[in-house]
Amino acid sequence: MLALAGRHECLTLNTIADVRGGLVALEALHNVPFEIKRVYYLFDTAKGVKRGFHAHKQLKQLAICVSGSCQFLLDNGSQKESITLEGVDKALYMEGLIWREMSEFTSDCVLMVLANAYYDEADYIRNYQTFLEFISR
Ligand code: T46
Repeated sequence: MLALAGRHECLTLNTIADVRGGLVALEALHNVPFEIKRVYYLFDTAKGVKRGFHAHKQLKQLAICVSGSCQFLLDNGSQKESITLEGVDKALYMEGLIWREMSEFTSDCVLMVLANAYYDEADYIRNYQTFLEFISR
């Protein structure tokens, strides 16, 4: 199967707030642009740690820092963009062939990720040269 072209987008989620506090709702095919099959979260990330260093062939994901913040370096093979993900109403949508590296996790960072597929190691490209080869196909 052909890999999905890489794309990312920063989204602002609607917040419902009243005197009691705030609420953000995530709904498949409404503000989450896919059917949700999996949710995972990264937490207690040690100081100075970098994660990621891979791309996906098909996966669609939406990442939100529900606490704290972290940095994403996104690379589509020709352009790199560094994004600070911070705020419970800020989401980063990623699909397909985007190389990602995450860093600068704050000690309180909880990075929640929604995905459109179950975990499948075969969807990962964990070598940068292989990623570039996929891009040029
Ligand atoms: C991504 C970024 C943002 C599972 O068993 N199930 C899962 O759903 C996931 C996500 C991971 N794992 C296992 C696979 C590894 O043995 O957990 C271990 C750590 O995974 P990984 O090194 O891929 O974690 P990150 O933080 O580098 O990347 C993760 C996601 O894997 C990836 O899809 O886009 O977060």
